[in-house]
Amino acid sequence: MKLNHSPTSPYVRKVLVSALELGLDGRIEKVDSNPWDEADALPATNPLGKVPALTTDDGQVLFDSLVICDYLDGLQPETSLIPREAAARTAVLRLHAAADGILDAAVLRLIERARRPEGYRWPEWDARQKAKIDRALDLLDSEAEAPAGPLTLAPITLAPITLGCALGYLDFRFPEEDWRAGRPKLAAWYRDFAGRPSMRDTAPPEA
Ligand SMILES: N[C@@H](CCC(=O)N[C@@H](CS)C(=O)NCC(=O)O)C(=O)O
Repeated sequence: MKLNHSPTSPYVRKVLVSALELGLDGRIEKVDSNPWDEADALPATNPLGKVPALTTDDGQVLFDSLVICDYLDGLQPETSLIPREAAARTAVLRLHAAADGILDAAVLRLIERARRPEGYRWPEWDARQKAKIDRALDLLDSEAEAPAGPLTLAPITLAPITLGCALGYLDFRFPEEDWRAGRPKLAAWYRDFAGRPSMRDTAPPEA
């Protein structure tokens, strides 16, 4: 399998952490891609021009990290990053959506600050995205210690993987904003989660 890859993309990291947790990392060949480079061949693979995109061994191109993680999950019948049972599945997908929503808002903020020409920047838009992140973090903090909840790690699911990648991305791109303040349960949860080999092996490069 070939994965269009960028070392700073949190969505790519989510796929790589999933692959490591599933024991499939050895089957994935990384193809360096820069979605912001007009000359990059990425749009010929993924029409949306985004990473990650996975080309399967039978030539299917999968995009959007959730679809890719679901595909990888299906290759390992004895594990289940996305539970089959309806109630557990909804609980995992719900918290996955909260964590993915943090990522979406954080990436929009980064585009606003790093890519949009200064004269076109919109502070209210940035504040709106930050408010979404703060509210979702509060929700996740309130659920971080739920016994047997979807953030527990045995067995690991896509909800904690995505949350770990989202919190790592906030540390990477917004180190000056202390998301841990007032969220001790989430901070403790992440301290534990960030120590997993799958997270250590996929850390973004130093900024
Ligand atoms: N929903 C997508 C988001 C992927 C995404 O936005 N990737 C960013 C890199 S972090 C990208 O390729 N952006 C280029 C663009 O938006 O044109 C997923 O989960 O895979």
